[in-house]
Amino acid sequence: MQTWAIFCRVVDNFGDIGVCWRLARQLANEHALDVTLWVDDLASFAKIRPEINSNLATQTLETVTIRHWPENWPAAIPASDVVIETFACDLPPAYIEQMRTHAAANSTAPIWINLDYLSAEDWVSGCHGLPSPQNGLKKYFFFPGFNEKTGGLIGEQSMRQQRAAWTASDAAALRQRLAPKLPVTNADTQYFSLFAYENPALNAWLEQLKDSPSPIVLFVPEGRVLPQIEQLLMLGELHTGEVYQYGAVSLAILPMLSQDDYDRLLWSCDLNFVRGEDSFVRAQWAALPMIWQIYPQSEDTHLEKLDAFLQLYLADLPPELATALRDFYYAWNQGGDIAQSWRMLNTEREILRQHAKNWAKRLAAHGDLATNLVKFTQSI
Ligand code: TRH
Repeated sequence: MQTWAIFCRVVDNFGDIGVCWRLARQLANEHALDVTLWVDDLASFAKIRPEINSNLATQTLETVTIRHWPENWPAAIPASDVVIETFACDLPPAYIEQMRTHAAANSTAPIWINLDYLSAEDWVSGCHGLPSPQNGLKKYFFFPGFNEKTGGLIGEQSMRQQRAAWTASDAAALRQRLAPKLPVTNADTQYFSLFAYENPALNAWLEQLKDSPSPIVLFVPEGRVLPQIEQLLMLGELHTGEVYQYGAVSLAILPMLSQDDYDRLLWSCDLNFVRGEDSFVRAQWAALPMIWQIYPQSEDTHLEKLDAFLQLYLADLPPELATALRDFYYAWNQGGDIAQSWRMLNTEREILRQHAKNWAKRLAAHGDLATNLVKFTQSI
């Protein structure tokens, strides 16, 4: 069986390990590969996958070998056939030496790939798949993306089958399981999920929701946005498992969910607010309307990425609605008035729903990242 090693350094939050775990799991389970995932921060991993024991140097989950990536690298770890360095995390120099040893002893060198961050910018298609010489080895740059000239998006077959089979009653049962204290809701109730960083438009948006003529349930997994909501509600500390009323809005505060349950929550809401990279991708596979808070970068470079994505994402919407969605996205990321754009989005829910479905279908046409990656390694 071909051996693959994936190296993951957790920079902050959960996106790095979120992406790496999904990739490792899919490669092992859907492509029958022998996968080892090296992670430097098992405690963050345990937050999205509670079965992980952060004290173990080695453990196995869903046939993936998970190993703690220690500060002092044990020199004698032999190199795998395929080595994935994620997000330019810099492999241990001793491991690179092992890759050279492997290359010298075999007719082929290990395939070394840097998996990059997701971006919709044009230059990505031109750089995807390019090699860079590394003193006797070659490192290939593999980019996720939104068209056939890129690696596509991570999206397991199993998840897509489950998503397709997910019904309205599954959604209702999940919502009840996650928030048993929710008041009885009616057919007009809208369900939103909120996963965000500290956010410049959140207060103004909640003010809008508060006066909604129909009930709204807002699921908020605990995290960085909670202190801001606490300040606005002025009810003191908000507790997971509790539901708080703010005008028409029932705020259900959830613990951090497992990745699989978080996926199901996304499938069970009318609108999902997501952030970073991985939740952003999952919201697209959920095939439901979404608002993205992009990971902020210095010198506002993230706004170019946001714009590149919106150019693709909004292209098939009626112009007025595209403008409203663009305005809302920019206000959500930078601040600014959201009242007018929100009114329009709220009126045109059905078009947005259909648009999200079409978008997911279009993404699926480019295959998925793990499958494209396997094909790429076979083509080198
Ligand atoms: O957590 P993020 O902000 O992560 C990142 C990192 O900051 C990273 O350094 C940066 O480069 C990247 O964003 C762009 O957002 P993201 O990417 O959405 O990752 C969150 C992960 O957490 C994702 O795998 C989904 C998971 N998750 C759960 O498993 N349960 C939950 O309840 C929630 C809300 C999320």
